[in-house]
Amino acid sequence: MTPTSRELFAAAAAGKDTPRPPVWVMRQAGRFLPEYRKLKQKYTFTQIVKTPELAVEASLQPIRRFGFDCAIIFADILTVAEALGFPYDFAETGGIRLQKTVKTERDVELLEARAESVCGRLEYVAQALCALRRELPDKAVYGFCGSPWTLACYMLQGCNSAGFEKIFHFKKERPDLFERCMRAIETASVKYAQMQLGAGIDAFQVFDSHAGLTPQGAYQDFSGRWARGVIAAVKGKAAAVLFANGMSQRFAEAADMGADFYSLDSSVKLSEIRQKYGVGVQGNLAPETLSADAPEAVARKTRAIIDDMRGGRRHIFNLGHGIRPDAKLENVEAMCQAVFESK
Ligand code: 1CP
Repeated sequence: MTPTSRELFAAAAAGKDTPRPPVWVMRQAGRFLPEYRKLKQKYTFTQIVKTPELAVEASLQPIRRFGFDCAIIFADILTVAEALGFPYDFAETGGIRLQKTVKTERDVELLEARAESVCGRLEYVAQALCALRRELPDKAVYGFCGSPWTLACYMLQGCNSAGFEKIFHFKKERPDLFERCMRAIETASVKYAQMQLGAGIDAFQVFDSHAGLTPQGAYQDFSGRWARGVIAAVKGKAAAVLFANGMSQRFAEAADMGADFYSLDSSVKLSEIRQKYGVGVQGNLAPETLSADAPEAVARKTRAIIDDMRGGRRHIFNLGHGIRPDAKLENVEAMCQAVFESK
């Protein structure tokens, strides 16, 4: 009998042989989907995130269209910043803007005071996750959060940025406050992860999107030591997945974080990483492929990754980064078909 998506995912997570890898794509609910753009004509992003029925609808859209094996809860890494007292909105120019940033000891005290009770202000996420779980008994459901480092990048800078200079300055000038800030975000993230585990998730992904900004050789000092605590809280209760963006070329620094799966970009061969480090892997088709190539090329590149990982053990098929808003629907379909037919 053909396993359900959820059974397939559980088998991959347990390191068993699977007929094919489970498949989903990072940022699958969002702007590349016409049905999401339609939802956005009626509601703001914040309304969607904070209204469980709408958040569930946004999470379900890519599942309905493509039949992905995994759904991810529709929320944002910055919802935790908001619950910690640092609300965000969307800048006129596009991108994100925080109404308040971490600058002083007083700000860090505010963070510390709110860390333990953060879930009281994130109940809408638990409600949406419980509803999503009920809607999708046969799919794997992912919860997520940002890594403490990545969240702190935004909470200090106050907006998106290429270099997030302020956090580097803060760490250097006020190492004591930096440590307290990171510890408070870790505490909040652990609580948030536990709340999501309570809602019945199958997997939990830590988005360390700005991992690659950490200096060579210093990933652990800047980021890893706090993300590790969040992964440890999930381990054994759901599959723990780490997306340490920009680290594929220096993976040795991030390989012992305790995660069940590491999400890797297209600059590495998955089979080599799996063999060298003995870890589960997620990835690693280049998102650009879905925007620029023809469907036949997408299918060919998809098959090449699966062939390289023959046996399907401890592999979750995904992109190397988030899908781009200009991704072509027929390409996502071609990618899914190639995965589904690979068994
Ligand atoms: O107008 C809109 O529709 C808002 C765009 C959008 C969406 C669809 C934002 C604003 N967030 C999201 C949802 C989201 N964000 C999800 C759930 C949907 C899904 O994945 O299917 C997830 C998992 C995230 C995670 C997220 N938010 C990350 C990590 C992933 C990554 O791409 O590295 C980051 C860095 C953010 C911050 C964020 N959220 C939104 C914006 C504009 C930004 C800033 C990005 C930047 O720094 O440029």
